[in-house]
Amino acid sequence: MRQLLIGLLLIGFAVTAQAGEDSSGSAVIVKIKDFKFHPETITVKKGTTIRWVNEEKRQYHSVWFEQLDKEETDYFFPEEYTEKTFTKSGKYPYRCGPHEKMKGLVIVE
Ligand SMILES: [Cu+2]
Repeated sequence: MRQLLIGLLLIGFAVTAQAGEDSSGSAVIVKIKDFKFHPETITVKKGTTIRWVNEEKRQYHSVWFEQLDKEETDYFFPEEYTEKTFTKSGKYPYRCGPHEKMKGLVIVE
């Protein structure tokens, strides 16, 4: 009986996690692979959330908007992601913290 209860609780959590992912499923995806952002330049509308997904096998990266964040942002590992929502139009260059040559640009219309 107790095991059944725990099982039900686990199912409850799984469903909640999935629902959470669905609600943010409208994010625009930028993939990170082979030490590059794909695409390197992305144009979005105001209010869009961009999700950078690390698709490397082993390598961690970061998404660092130097002009917005004075301190370098956290690294994230394969199968992890980071998100940012853009509420003002403009051009936002970024780079990977540990890999200076990895650069990207977000254009918000
Ligand atoms: Cu990197």
